[in-house]
Amino acid sequence: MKILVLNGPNINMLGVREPEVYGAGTYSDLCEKIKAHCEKKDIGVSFFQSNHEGALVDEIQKALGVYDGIVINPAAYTHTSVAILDALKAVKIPAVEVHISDVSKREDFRRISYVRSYCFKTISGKGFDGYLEAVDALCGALL
Ligand code: CA2
Repeated sequence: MKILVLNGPNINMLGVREPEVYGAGTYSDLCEKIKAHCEKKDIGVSFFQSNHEGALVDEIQKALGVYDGIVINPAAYTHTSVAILDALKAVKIPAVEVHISDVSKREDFRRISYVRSYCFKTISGKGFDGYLEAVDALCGALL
């Protein structure tokens, strides 16, 4: 089983600013944590982060025939991107949406998620552990 972990804009800034919202860990810490979790479960994992919507769409399209599942935190594009939703629908790879913060308890505009209608599960407000839960949910759904 191979999964792709996709992260959207500014996730590369984790740990640099707003630790009260997103925690003190960096993007590299996040990838290491997910990698260790996947190794224990014998799951192959790759990571991609971009600040560009089209780059995320390209990566989702390239995942077809390569990955069995996708963990996606589209970050700000969660609330705006029909293009990312359409890419997920096009490749039909099972996906779980993750948010580090609890988007339901923040500004109203963060309650809107375009990808939610495609993803079979959404995990929000569990910090970095949410990504591990997403990996487990994919395992449960795919194995
Ligand atoms: O809670 C999440 O995971 C979000 O997807 C994070 C996004 C935000 O736009 C979503 O509404 C919720 C933001 C990505 C990280 O942004 C940073 C900004 C400053 C410093 C560090 C990270």
